[in-house]
Amino acid sequence: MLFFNRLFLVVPFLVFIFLTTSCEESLPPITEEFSEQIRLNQIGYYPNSEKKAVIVSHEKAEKFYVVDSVTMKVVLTGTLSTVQDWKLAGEQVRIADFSAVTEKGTYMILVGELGYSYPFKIEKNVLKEAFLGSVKGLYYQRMGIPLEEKHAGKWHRAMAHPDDRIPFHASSGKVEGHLSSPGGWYDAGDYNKYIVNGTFPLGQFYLLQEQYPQAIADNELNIPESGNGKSDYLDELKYEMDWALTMQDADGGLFHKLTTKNFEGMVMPNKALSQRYVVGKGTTATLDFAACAAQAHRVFSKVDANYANTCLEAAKKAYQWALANPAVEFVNPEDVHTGQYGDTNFDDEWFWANAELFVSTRDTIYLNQLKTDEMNFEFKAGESWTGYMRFLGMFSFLNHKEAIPSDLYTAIEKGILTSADDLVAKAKELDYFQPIDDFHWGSNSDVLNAAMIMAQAYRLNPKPAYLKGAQQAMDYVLGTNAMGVSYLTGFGDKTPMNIHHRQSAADGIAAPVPGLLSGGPNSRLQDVTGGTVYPKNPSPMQSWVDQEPSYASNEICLNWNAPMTYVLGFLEQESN
Ligand code: 9MR
Repeated sequence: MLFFNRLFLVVPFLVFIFLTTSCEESLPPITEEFSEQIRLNQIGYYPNSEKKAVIVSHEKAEKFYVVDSVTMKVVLTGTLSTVQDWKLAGEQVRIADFSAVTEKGTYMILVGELGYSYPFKIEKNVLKEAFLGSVKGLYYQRMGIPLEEKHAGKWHRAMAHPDDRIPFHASSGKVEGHLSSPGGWYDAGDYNKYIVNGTFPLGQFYLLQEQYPQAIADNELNIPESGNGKSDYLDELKYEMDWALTMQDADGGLFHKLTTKNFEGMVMPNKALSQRYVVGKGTTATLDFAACAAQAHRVFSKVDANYANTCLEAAKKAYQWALANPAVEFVNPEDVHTGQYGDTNFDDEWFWANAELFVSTRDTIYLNQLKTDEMNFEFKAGESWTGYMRFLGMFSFLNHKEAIPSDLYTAIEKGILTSADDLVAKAKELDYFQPIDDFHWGSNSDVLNAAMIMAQAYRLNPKPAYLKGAQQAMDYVLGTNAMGVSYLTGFGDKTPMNIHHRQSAADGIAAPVPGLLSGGPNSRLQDVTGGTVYPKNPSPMQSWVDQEPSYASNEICLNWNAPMTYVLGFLEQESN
């Protein structure tokens, strides 16, 4: 069932009437059915952005109309492009370019032979709600407190997972005792917490805060801390950072994760009662934490100097542990089957930690450790939490030109601009104007991580092509894609209803928890044994199903929400 929230769309569809701009009264009436063949950003567009809808080809269609959905006047009549044969999407399409419409309003695209598109807006700050929603999504992932109705609305739920007395698994190196490690966000649709995938997204969230400290003020998110005089964004991020700090052992090393041995059933958090353990200790978790905590020092220094110092001291201590243990790989112990977040290459983590610690301390010890001779600027889909950290280090260097040697700055600037040029060129050629051609688990985050590189390029050199690249990546995620779905739950007309998310599956509420980003098409179809049913031989961009068992295409995850928030926040600041 599609989810329509426009009350005025109630008139039954009777007959297509051929239409011209001079006889507006002959527009076909709006119908309850919208054409899923017309793909566009279901939220909307900034007035001056490039605006393209993709029409899944209909032989006879030649013209399209942009209709003001309030006055029902045609504001633009356009000609569709010739048919394009898109292999990644597995579709034949025509493009409707309606960039010429810049007036504020709510519109629909009408293609006579197909019907109307979903309504969408054109206005300044058009993505503000989605931006705030993507951060509020983190609040819904909080553990250790009840989610009260006044903040969580119908998704309120009981307190669960206090995590105040967690036994050590032998893999942690401890033989007895317990760890108090409360709070933080659930990683994804599961109820565990992982240091690699807690600190990597925090790094992306912090980047936005460093670059646009005014992006979210106090009282914007309706979270428990709203009204305390501090940015709600910082309050929400602190909830996760507080937890991460608890995972540091006395010797500085970081435990890898806090987890059950097996994934829980699809039950509410307070019904998920299996024993949780502190598992593993390793170099990736420790270096990612060191980087993230060093960044936290800068981000929190203006609001809470003590906390900022605690973070920096923890970062230094973690780094020392990593120096003494430079390549301790984490592999799931035999009896633990939850997310591994394993990695055999530590270079990116070293780069990120050295970069953040240097920027925060200006101590050349970290700079001297930096391997700069083979900096890799090539974005690769699928690297995500195994490799994207190096970019986070580079972005922080670019934010602190004053701190770093000019030759290093110049090399990184050049590398990022080249990388962004490459992504812009790819997006020009690739289906749905987005920059990736390989669709892994969490592909939506790859699209957005690539957009983050274009965003940094735009900050270095405000060429319209970089901004457009980031905007079109967002258009893709919000509906201009081969599924015709806006992948952020609750935002758009056709959004995922059956995400792989335990609370959403178990709470008895039809709508999933809002503000969470579905992973997106995954051409590897890695969950068929778990009960997911895909159409026969789906194209890479259509390897997504709105089915709850589909953990490999339709789960949600912190490190997917993070670049979503970053790019939404960036666009809100730079597109208006
Ligand atoms: O995002 C992760 C993806 O890159 C891996 O291929 C996959 C299998 O190991 O795991 C994904 O991460 C999941 C994690 O292991 C557990 N929590 C949910 C994460 C998102 O699906």
